[in-house]
Amino acid sequence: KTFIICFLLVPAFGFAQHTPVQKPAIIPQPSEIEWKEDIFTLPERAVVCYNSGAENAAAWMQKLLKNTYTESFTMPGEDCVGFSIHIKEELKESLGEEGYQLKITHNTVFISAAAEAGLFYGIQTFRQMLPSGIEQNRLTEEIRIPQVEITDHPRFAWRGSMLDISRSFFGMDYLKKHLDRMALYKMNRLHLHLTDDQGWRIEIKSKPKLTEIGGQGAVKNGRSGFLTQEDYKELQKYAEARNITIIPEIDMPGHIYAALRAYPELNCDSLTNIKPDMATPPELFHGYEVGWSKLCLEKPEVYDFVSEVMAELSEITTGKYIHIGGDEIDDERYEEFVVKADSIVRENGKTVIGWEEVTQAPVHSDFISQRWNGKTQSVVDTRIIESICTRFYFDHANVPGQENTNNWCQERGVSLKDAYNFENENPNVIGVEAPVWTELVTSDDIADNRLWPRTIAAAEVGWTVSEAKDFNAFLQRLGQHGQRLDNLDINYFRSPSVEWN
Ligand code: TNX
Repeated sequence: KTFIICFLLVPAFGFAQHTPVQKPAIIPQPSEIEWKEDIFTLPERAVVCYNSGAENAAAWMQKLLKNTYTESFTMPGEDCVGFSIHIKEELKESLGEEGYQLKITHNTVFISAAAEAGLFYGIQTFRQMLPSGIEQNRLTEEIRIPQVEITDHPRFAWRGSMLDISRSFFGMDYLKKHLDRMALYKMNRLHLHLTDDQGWRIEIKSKPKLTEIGGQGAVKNGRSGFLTQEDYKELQKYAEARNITIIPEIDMPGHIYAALRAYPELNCDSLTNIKPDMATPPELFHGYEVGWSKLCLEKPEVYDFVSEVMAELSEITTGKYIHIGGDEIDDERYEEFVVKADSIVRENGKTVIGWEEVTQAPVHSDFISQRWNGKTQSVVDTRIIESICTRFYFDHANVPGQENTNNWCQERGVSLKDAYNFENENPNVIGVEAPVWTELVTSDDIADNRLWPRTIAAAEVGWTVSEAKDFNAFLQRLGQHGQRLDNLDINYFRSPSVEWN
């Protein structure tokens, strides 16, 4: 005990000094932030104290400090000198579950929030105040941060990234890295486009050929493979620890050739004439065309298939959402299918999401639609995730003429500014999500280039209230993140509009 008391009394090296230090660049821009003149010096030894419910957050803080010279130990208890990480339920009303307060005094970093998600985000903000070197090495040189008071909470509940792992497969390593990177920018939804014509990427035990056969396909030059249910569960755990929900998408009734190839009875006719240029016997599909395959909606067994797949997927999915696709399909039974699929998924206890076309059908009022081209004549009002392609389709060029990019939505591509300046005052909008389709994204490096830094713009659009948004100020802060992105090994596009540090 005496040892612990002495330990607590060892003063931080140095007292508050007045030499100026650079104000760290925080992204997304917090709701309220007040920098002080005085500075805080990271101590050589410190306690991380926390209360009930804040255990994981305290562990995250300690993990962060491990990459500095600070020796820390965690200890349950009320506010303490050092690092004080506390759940304060009374903050719920003003900050929600994801908001937080961060206050740095001369000797203590206080982080409080109504829930663990908010504490996690307070820690991410603090992480951005530490030198970018902490992303890579243990830092030994003295770390000084201006004292500050922040009150912060997100504008939108839905701050998402979508990766198409069907056209080209991205496995566990990349997906985990992506989750880590998303978390730094306070994003909370990773939508996985798991199935399409080219490949089926999630193991369904009652339908083993989906992955045995369908998992082997990919777009030409793309990688094949699939996630086992064990992988998927592990990924969800990894995501949950970072306040991210995985949204699985099974795209139906179109975009489904990989499943038809595995179970040809789901198709109306023989697979031999499904596509004029397809070889006989039918092979897997490696091309780019969309809108040519579909489940045979006259066959009742198609609904057995949908029920089995959705039951298994719901069973292994811890989040409350399942995405049923529903895009780019012309079939006289389309609306009937959407209504049925919607109710099948709801019966499994999940909230259903679909691409905007689904709102041509009278879906349940709890449905969430994902807007991508804005052309659908809706018959229902739903909550909306904004992915309008002119702003958020990051498979499009970063700058006009960039090679190997899609351009059907906007010839010149989707700039950082297009994404950043997105606004939609429709009260049904619950947030934003930026998709990367992967017909032309066949390696980790290309994926990094398409995702970053535009995903950071999307993160700020999702988090920051419109009054606090300012594109030029954003570019400046982003430039200061260059070294951090490098240290995270992100092969980001060096946007020419940014002065990278
Ligand atoms: C449209 S947008 C698609 C995808 C393609 C993408 C290519 C949407 C819901 N579907 O199937 O990959 O275009 O950019």
